[in-house]
Amino acid sequence: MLENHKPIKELYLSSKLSDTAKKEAANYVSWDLTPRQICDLELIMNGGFSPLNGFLDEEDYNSVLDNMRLKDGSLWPIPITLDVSEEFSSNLKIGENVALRNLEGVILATIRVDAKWLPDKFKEAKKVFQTTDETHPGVNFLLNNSGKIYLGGEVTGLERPQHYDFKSRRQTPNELRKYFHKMGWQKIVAFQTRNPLHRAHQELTLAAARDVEANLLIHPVVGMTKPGDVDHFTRVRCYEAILDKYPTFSTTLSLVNLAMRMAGPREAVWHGLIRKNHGCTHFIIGRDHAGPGKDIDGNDFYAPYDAQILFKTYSKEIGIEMVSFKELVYVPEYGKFKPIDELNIDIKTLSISGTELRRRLYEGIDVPDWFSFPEVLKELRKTLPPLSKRGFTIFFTGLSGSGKSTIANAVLTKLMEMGGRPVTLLDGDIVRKNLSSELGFSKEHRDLNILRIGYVASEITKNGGIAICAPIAPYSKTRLSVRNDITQYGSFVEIHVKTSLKICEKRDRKGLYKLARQGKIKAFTGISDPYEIPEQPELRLDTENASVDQCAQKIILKLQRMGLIKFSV
Ligand code: PPS
Repeated sequence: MLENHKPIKELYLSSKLSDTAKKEAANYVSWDLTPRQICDLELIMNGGFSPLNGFLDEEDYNSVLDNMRLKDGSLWPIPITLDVSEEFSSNLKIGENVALRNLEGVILATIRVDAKWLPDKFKEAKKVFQTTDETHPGVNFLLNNSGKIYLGGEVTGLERPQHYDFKSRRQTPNELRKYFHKMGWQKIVAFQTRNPLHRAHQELTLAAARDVEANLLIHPVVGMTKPGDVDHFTRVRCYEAILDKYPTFSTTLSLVNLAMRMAGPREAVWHGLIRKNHGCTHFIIGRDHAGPGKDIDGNDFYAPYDAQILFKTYSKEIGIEMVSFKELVYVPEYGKFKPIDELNIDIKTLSISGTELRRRLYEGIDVPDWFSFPEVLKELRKTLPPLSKRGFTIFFTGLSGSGKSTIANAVLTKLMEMGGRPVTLLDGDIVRKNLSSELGFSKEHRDLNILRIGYVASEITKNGGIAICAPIAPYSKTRLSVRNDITQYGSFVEIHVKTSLKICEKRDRKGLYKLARQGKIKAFTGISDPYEIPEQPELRLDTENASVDQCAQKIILKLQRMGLIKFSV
């Protein structure tokens, strides 16, 4: 049997042993795995991360950072660590067993804790990502999302993680190896992707397979990719839609539940090792492999071919050959894609960036035929309809009595008059009555109130509706956090109703300012509690010199300008 067809070591116990182990594990302390840890654990257990037999201990961790090797000398470029909170780790003893549970509470594995330590995350960022710039998604995750303490130790697999989507497309390394053996595929070139496939990708993958006389494994990542990427459900539908444009007898599509780090060159070496474990003999590396986008100054984090250079150095040791490609561009004169370095500088070429594609989808503009397949665009348009058909949130903020609710109601009515999308008003008073009735006005309670409003608005936005929020929302940081949650799904339009305290107090419709001045209401915004003025709202309304109708009309025109609504002619 060929080496790449032989089974690879998995870390699962046999079903007989695992029943007893599961009963025992129910008495261990439990750690609820994060989505990223679930991805890592699956690949540790099924051999995708071979030779790892668990989460790295401190010695392996330092060795991976410094030398890209485990302490036994094996090549391993990315630290796979079990990050936990200080609180959780404080009572743990070395040698203790911990049950690792998924989001539903199922025990997937146990770990015997051999090491726990406080990592130097800045050092890790510098070594792995070559930067500490938090615009790098990997750095951002490391510094802001991961637990403070790392645990290391061997893992025992008790249960295979369940996936309910695209079941027939999910293969473990051993299932792929078996398939390759059955099909008589000796050489397999793998294509790693986190994007929908367009014509250039098809050209590239077909050319790679042809050049090395290999079969092709399209191996997209469906675990965690770069924030803002097209979701994997849509992507897999896109891949399936064009699978018939590949030769059936030499191409297969399989999904890998990997959590990417976007670490460019180091990540390329890691991807190579993972594909080797999945039985592949060749691996495609194009321009800017696993690149994280631009840094804080607008420059690329890694040079476009750094990943190819590093991979080449280690290719023999990884045990997989690189099939490298330069950037492909479309040459109308030839009617096909060509590597950019093979062209005369005066020849006309065409290309469409990811940003430009999104713009065309958002504006509902045509995407040229040379760029993509109608089947792929149809799927993308379903998920990314034009902005005028997507959900969005209008978020009013301002002092009590500034006019937020009155204007919000006027806008609500106008949007309902136009029709097309469901509109929901989350007014400060209404929310306080229904959603946050137990909360007071401390900073903590105000933040919780706003985050709840943000959560509901993000759900409405995600599902294609319009959410109009009108709380005081006095704190910038909380408003930013709501903005970040919502912009994953649709636009966020912040409107500062900038009525001065003097006018609000003069109006004093509810009589609350008077009570606040008398000290009968504590922590009243503007009087005895802060209001942080928004620095860059999408719109600032001067209600002192404009009527409610005028303010509402301004907002409607702004929404039209942003492409969020369309006036019918
Ligand atoms: S916050 O800070 O965003 O959570 O406040 P919000 O939920 O929007 O407040 C809703 C209404 O509560 C009334 N109210 C107070 N406001 C500010 N500070 C204190 N201490 C307070 N106590 C009661 C106030 O009338 C708010 O209504 P609006 O619609 O803003 O006038």
